[in-house]
Amino acid sequence: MSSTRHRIAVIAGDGIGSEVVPAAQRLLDAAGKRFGFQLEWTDFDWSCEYYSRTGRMMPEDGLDQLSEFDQIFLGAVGYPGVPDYVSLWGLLIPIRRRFQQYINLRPIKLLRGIESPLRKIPPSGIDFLVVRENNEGEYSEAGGRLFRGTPQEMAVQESVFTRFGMERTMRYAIAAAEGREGRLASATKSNGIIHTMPFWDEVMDELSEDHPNLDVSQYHIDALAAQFVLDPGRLDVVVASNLFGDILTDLGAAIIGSIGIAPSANLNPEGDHPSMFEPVHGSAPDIAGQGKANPIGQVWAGAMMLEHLGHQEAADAVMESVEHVLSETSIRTPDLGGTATTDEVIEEVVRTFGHKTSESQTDPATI
Ligand code: GGG
Repeated sequence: MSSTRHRIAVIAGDGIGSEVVPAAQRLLDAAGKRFGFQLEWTDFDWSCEYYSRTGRMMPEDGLDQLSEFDQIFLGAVGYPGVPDYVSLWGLLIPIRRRFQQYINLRPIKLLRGIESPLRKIPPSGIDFLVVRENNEGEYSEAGGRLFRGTPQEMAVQESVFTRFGMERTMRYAIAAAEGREGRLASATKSNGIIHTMPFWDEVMDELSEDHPNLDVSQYHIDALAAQFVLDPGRLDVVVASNLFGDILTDLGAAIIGSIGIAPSANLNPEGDHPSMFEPVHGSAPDIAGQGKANPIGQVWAGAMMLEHLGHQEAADAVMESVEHVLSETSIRTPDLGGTATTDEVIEEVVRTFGHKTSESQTDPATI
């Protein structure tokens, strides 16, 4: 019987990216075997190291090369010696924009077996979704530097908020909230940022009018940050601009135990282009090469990729194995207070995955 094949471009990138990506691939391959699909991986060595050799983060036709793939699986980007605006604007941001990956989806969920640093955890746990606008906003090339090296030196940075860009993001967030508990929190700062943020709020208000059953609240970003810490149980779906969403989700990652766990999906919801799946964390040069990076953020990003490819059952099984290992064993990397290596964690998750999924299979021929 032939199984579905998916062509996946792999950019492991820098630092711990090249440690956590192969670890996650092992588990995703096992999921493919078990659930009857095949992930055809193609590696690209685009990274800061590539930049040091070639003066570019990716070749001139890099985006054309990626357009041939179904999805992109990315590790981490950035390394000391290459300015971080070069690595981001030379690789990650062009991919997000060319492929209209205008949604950056970041689940904030406390996994079974992980202790949150928060003292008060709501009885229902922590489980909400951040929808980050991913193509415009504060991440903008508009602006410039003047009078460099003189006492009058100055910089101007323009944000770009379009009705089109905001509407498509907010509509996605509204649909996500309607599929969950019906609560949507919109991150604003209209008291201090007097052009773009009132515009953001107006568009949110307009769209909300068509969804009277949805409970929509606007929070100033500072108050929302406090809410993440003080009462995360009230949150269901959060919609935020590019920068606000980025900052909030590092805080979100912290309250679910470690930035090493948090995943993110850069989605082109229409499926006209590849989407890209990556952990929220960066390349972590301080621990790179030591074999102790947490692979769970990359694995969870992989589970989101499986879900996007239509393999919901496989995605659920992957995350069930992760949660089983976290809740039933003490095997965890140092960021979670353990002593295990990246390989030891993934070894145990793969072993559990084989065990648990074969337990739940009824037809031995498919095992
Ligand atoms: N996991 C990808 C990565 O290395 N991200 C680092 C980063 O700085 N990302 C910025 C962003 O998501 O806007």
